[in-house]
Amino acid sequence: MTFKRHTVTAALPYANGPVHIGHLAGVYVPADIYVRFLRLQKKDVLFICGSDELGVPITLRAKKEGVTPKDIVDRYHSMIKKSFQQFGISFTHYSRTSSPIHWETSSEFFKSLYEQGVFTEEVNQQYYDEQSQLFLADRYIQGTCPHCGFESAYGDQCENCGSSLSPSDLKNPKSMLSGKAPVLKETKHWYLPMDRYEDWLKKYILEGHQEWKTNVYGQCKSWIDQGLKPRAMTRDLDWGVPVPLAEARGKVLYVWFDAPIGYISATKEWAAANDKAWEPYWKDQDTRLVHFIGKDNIVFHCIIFPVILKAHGDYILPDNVPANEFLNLEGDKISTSRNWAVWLHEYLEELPGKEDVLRYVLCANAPETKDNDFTWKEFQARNNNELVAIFGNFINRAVVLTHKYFEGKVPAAGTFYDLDQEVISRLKDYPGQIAASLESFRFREALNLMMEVARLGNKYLADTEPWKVIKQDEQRVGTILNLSLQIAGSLAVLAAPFLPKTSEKLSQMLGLTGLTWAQAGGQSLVPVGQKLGKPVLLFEKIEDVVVNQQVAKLEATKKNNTTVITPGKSEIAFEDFLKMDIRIGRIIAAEKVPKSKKLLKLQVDTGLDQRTVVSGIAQYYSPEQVIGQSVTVLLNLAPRKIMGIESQGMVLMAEHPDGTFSFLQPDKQMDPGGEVS
Ligand code: B3M
Ligand code: ZN
Repeated sequence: MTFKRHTVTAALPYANGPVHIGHLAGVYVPADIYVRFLRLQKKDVLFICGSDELGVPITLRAKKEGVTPKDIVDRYHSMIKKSFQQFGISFTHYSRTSSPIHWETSSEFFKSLYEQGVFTEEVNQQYYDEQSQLFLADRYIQGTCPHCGFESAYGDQCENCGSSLSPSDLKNPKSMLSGKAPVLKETKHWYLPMDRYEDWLKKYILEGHQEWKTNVYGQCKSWIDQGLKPRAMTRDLDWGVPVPLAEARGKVLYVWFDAPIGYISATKEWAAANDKAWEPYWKDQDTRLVHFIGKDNIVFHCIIFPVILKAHGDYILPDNVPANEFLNLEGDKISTSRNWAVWLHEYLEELPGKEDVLRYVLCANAPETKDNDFTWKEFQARNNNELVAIFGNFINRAVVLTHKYFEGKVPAAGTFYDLDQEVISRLKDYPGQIAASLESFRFREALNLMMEVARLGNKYLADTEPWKVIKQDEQRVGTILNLSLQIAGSLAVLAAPFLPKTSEKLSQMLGLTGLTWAQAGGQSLVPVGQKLGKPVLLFEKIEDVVVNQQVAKLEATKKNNTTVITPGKSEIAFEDFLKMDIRIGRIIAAEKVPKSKKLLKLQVDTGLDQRTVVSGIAQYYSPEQVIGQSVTVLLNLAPRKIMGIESQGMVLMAEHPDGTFSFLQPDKQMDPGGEVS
């Protein structure tokens, strides 16, 4: 089927932090390559993106920084938008989900589904923070992981063992808002009955889209085969689009309900600003809708969003969702919280003018079919051995020699020999091959083919040696350079989707404007007699010191991470640690606390005084066992009354995996009073 127009979307990045190379490699570079390729074919393309500014990820970040969600999204929206622009990601429109048009659009969407009776309603018990008077999103609840015992597991996931959890799985759940144990409270939500769409999804995806990438198709199949459950499309949260129902006060749309609708809102915003119609891009059957995303977003774009669109009834469905796997960095998972990333805004500052180099390396090594690794060594090698040594070198030789022998004017071609004919015919085949790869979202393959064109040019010059031939046969050199410049012209077109800035520079050198894909591979792309611009170097060698600096920066991050991160509890300042007066003491008397199974009343000699400490160790030690023992005591803990006895401090204990306790004792004989630091 041929399509009249294309709506291409790239996942809306959460505006809760800057963007990094993983985002670029997984989503934005491939999407931009694809869109630029379509535009070079003069297709009607709309390329849509924007910042995802609602939902829990934003409120969490705001809480962490002690500012409002609005502060967070304003800061990161501009930062993200600028990074994309600088890397040449050529969105037709970059919007944000805090815009009024988005609130209106997603609200209307919900209403339409509600009025059509699509949603089911369910009342469930959910954790509620009585002090903050708020229902708690899964991420706002922390507790002990039932699988590994990690004490700071989240309500949706344990970051220690990776298990996915639901809040009711946690032992000792605590609200991250107040630190108190939450209570269960009833709340009503509106659910999308995914189960009712199972048969339809089987037809739409499993039968209808067998051409989808295997990683995408496979994930969809496994979701569908496992059986789909209704999913709540509303949340109890105070940051989001209000649910447009009188009975739903204080509730907002689930961020994964509104975010994909953000693509539609952004289209409306673009259309309004440019006096265009938005509807054909979303409602005409001859529009092709393609979503570029990372693998963690597959279920939302391939299953949930299509169900929403289908349920609404007026919209086209995604025709392809070429999701990528993940990019790792120097062997480790990219992580925002551990600062294990190459941030785009930092790259732009530290390696200015090298935007295309990063685009190149990220595409050459894109995680298309499996997770891949980015290393600075590979970055350097690909720049030096491929971009400089092959692409840049070929262009430079062709242009410099034309200046040297023909005053910078494109010479005419004379007789073609077999060698030339072969080059001409190979050159002619490449655009079709590259197009076929791009059309099936095999961007690495397409990039390799493009580089083969540069290799072809390099080899042609090496085989024909115009610098030697010039002494005997100027006309022959004219032919060689003409053909070389035609290859260079084709490269200006074929490299444009991947290396837009380089293609621009190359086009300027060759005096070309308004290039189209159809011109590539031809023999009169660069007209005879045309004056070339001054030769400029397209790429420069990257020295060891540059990449070593980047590696050192990452190593410093790693060092910080290992020394600073305290698994299970958030970090504290050294000053906070110093506030504690911890000393070695000796237990001089001990007795059971009446009516308590757990408590012993201890008299402790602290070296400074003798004081009473109540300790929950009666199940592990008898009074006789503890008298005379050296122990570690926190002295300046505010006194607390326990079973009517004032406890003046705390005896520190270590817990064994089986739940029993041991004293912390000095390994040499020691008098009471020794300070612990
Ligand atoms: N913001 C999730 C993410 O950044 C989400 C994508 C929305 S696309 C509609 O991974
Ligand atoms: Zn765990």
